Amino acid sequence: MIKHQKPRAFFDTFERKGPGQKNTHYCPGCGHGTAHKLIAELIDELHIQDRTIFCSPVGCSVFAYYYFDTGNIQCSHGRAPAVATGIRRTHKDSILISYQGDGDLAGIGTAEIIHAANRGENLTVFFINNAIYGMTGGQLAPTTLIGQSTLTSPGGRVQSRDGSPIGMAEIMDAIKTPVFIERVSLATPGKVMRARKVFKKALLNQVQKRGFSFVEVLSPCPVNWKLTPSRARRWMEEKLEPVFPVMNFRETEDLKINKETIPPVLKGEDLLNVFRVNKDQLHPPKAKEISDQFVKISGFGGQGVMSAGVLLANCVIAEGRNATWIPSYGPAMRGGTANASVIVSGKNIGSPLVDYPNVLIAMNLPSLNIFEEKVLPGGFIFINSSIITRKVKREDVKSIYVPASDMAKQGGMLAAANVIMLSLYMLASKVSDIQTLKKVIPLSIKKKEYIDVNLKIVDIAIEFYEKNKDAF
Ligand SMILES: Cc1ncc(C[n+]2csc(CCOP(=O)(O)OP(=O)(O)O)c2C)c(N)n1
Ligand code: SF4
Repeated sequence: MIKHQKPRAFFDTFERKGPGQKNTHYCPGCGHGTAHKLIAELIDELHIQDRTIFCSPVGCSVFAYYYFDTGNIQCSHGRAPAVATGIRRTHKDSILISYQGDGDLAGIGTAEIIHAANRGENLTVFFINNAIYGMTGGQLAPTTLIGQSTLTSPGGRVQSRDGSPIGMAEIMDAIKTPVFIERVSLATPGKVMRARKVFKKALLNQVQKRGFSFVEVLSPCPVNWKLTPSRARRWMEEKLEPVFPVMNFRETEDLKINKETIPPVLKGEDLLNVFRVNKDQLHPPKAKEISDQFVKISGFGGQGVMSAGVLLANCVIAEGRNATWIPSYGPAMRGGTANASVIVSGKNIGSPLVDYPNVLIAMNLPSLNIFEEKVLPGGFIFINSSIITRKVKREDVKSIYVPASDMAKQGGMLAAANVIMLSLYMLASKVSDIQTLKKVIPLSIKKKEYIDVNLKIVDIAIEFYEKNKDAF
């Protein structure tokens, strides 16, 4: 009989950390691992894996998404309760875990946590208080004890200079709305087992839509406390717990935990409804094999480089492959360059950044000047030769000169030079079918009169391609 095994809510191996990885990135004796394990076990026990979204902070637990096989979202520093609130408003049946350190929650995110608590959001907050900024090397945190030596208080925290340790559970208790507030400690196995019960209540409250639950978790950071793991646990009992009493501050009335209170596993339509996904989205058409494309589309603000990127990404997605798009607006919106990065792949895409494109669509001279050197050898540069008068200097890339602005002007819309370039790139590379672009344009462009002219521009590009195939 298996008594202890990795919870299903953890990945089997932590591939996001590295191939075949089985260990976490936490230091020996760190409390984050213990807290993670309790949460993962409870996600299993409460049958909520498929609808849980783990909102990670900035801090040592920034990499929680390496481990939790749930929805994961990486929040800006201190903003996890605000992010979770946003998700709560749109996904009423999801389970949202705001997991935060003391620098994150009690320092940079003080406002977020107080207002989320005050609004009584139906969330579960796990607040890992290790009395220090762990990730950045042990600076003083709002929770650091008086006299505690840290990187930024080498002689110890002094109240008159640094203020006194903030009791976040006490602050929560001053707010009427939270339904459950408790402080637990991970100092001993017995206290860990108590913490497990408290974590369970805090999660069940959310499952039962009772409101805001806050669990403060006193947690060891042996490395920055400069103690061994076992000394660190003793220090918790001797020093930390007297300042942060381990106790219940607010109980959820009448919360019976028994078999009936554990929700059934959500399946099929019920699960899809949680995330408002329809069946077709769940089974996208099989990806067409194509090599990855890292595309940079660059030009003046107003030349439509962003919308060209969006059109490309939408065409690819419509055909069942993956695409990312991110804009980058130069400091000078007009006269400088703005660029869009698009990645196209048959596989999952890790980062949306394109530092070294294999396709550059240069709509103006500054764009060619900036990005020419970055194009990968063997890549393609499409040049808007109506505006760019110089030639490409590189000899290890294929350069394609297109008088895009003149062609677009003749077609009745100078601003549609972007669609000329995009169409020719699609025709030459087969990255997506040109007919898909014709279907996507009416869905992406709001004004009817612009739809027709853009469709006409696509036809002009097709004609140009047919006549100049050799240049491609
Ligand atoms: C906006 C911003 N400010 C500061 C930082 C630097 N920073 C990274 S982690 C961190 C503190 C984390 O401490 P804590 O929340 O206690 O978590 P721990 O690492 O101890 O788990 C800080 C200040 C940052 N990444 N972003
Ligand atoms: S620095 Fe502290 S909080 Fe961060 S992983 Fe190491 S022990 Fe844990």
